[in-house]
Amino acid sequence: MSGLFFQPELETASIDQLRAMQSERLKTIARHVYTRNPVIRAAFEARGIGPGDIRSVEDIVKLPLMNKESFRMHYPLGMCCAEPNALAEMHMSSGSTGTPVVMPYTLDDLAQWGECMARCYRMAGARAGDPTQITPSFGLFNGGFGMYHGARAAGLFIIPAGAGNTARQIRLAKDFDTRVLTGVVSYGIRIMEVLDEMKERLPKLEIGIFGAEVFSDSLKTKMRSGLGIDVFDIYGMTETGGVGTLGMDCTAHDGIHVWEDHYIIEILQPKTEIPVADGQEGELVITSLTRQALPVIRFRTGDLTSVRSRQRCGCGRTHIRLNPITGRVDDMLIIKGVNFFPKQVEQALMLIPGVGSNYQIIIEDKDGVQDVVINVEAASTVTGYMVEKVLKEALGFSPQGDVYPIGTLPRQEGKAKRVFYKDEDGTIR
Ligand code: DLL
Repeated sequence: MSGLFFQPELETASIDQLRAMQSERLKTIARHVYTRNPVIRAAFEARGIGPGDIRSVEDIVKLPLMNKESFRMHYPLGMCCAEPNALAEMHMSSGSTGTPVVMPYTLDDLAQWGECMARCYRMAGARAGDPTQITPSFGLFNGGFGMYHGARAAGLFIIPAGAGNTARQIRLAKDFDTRVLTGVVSYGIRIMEVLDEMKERLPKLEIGIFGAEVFSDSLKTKMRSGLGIDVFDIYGMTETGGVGTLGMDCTAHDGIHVWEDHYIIEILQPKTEIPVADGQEGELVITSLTRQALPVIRFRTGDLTSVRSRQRCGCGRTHIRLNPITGRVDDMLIIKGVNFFPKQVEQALMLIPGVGSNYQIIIEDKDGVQDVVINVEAASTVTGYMVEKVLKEALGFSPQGDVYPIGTLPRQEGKAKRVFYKDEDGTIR
């Protein structure tokens, strides 16, 4: 066993112990949601099952699937399984349709969140008292508070900076010797760029924990060398209880460990809903085993990934490892008959020396045919031709590539938007 642990026995429990725990907890949670919530009970009944049909983890396939739509249809608390006076906190994400997804928490749920997130901090090497700067916003978005609850549980020294004001973030990190920096991926990049512009360094910084967005290996490498730190890919979502609930990669960087005593994962072929083989990409489906207010049952995340390994990892942990998320079931782009994901564009761009980390994929309709233009920030040594050449090799067709000086393309606070659509009148949305 190497590295740091928050709950060594649970994190390194044998695979048999984990399966036994999952079977017990699945029975309990199936009964909990069935007895506490009429919407979920109706979904069980529509499949002709009751909680008595769930005897072990293998029976999970009998349960009904949920998706984001299930949450939206029952906005705000129609899926809640706790009494209103048992609620202690809520978070919410907006998503594309406008109707938000709401996640309520009891105090026990907050402790569960803190536990999962604290495991992630320790797994990255954070020790009690480490100055930890939290840069996602503190609000309805779960990022800021989740990193806070976990840091409290892990006994870290919290610098709750919240979102934005990069020059001030850098000042805080210098003045308070920040060792652990957390944020959404694109904000980590922003900090790296501003450090570069200010010709500053953060010598005490050693650990970067970033997520919430597709995080390509090449971008991780770039951040590791740019910031001179170790970089971790943290995963979680509103519906599973927030950042860190699902897990993170360890210092071996050999896949994202999912906390299997708290969650069961399945990877299904999105159209047929049939499980795919390990190593094959499919849609991640999650069941929460230990949450009270709104445990998701077979929630279709829309995220694409594959099982990397079920073996004990070099770090000693036994919890299953997934490959980094490659994209969403719904963000696949099909241009000129070629299917590709925004992440492939990012991977290709990062191969060009001098290319920055901010880019836009702009889709436009030209005479009824969709075309794509890639705008990328880069040093003056990079030409549009160089960009087009790597994209052709990576995607199999040649989008137009336009190069902009570093810092000139628009940025969003929070998660970066990469794909834009250009209307006929030239408006980009
Ligand atoms: O983004 C939770 C989070 C906050 C994770 C901060 C990491 C850091 P939501 O706003 O509900 O929650 O968005 C969840 O974001 O279904 C994925 O599509 C995407 N996502 C989250 N983490 C990663 C990651 C937060 N590490 C949605 N890699 C998820 C790729 C990620 N995509």
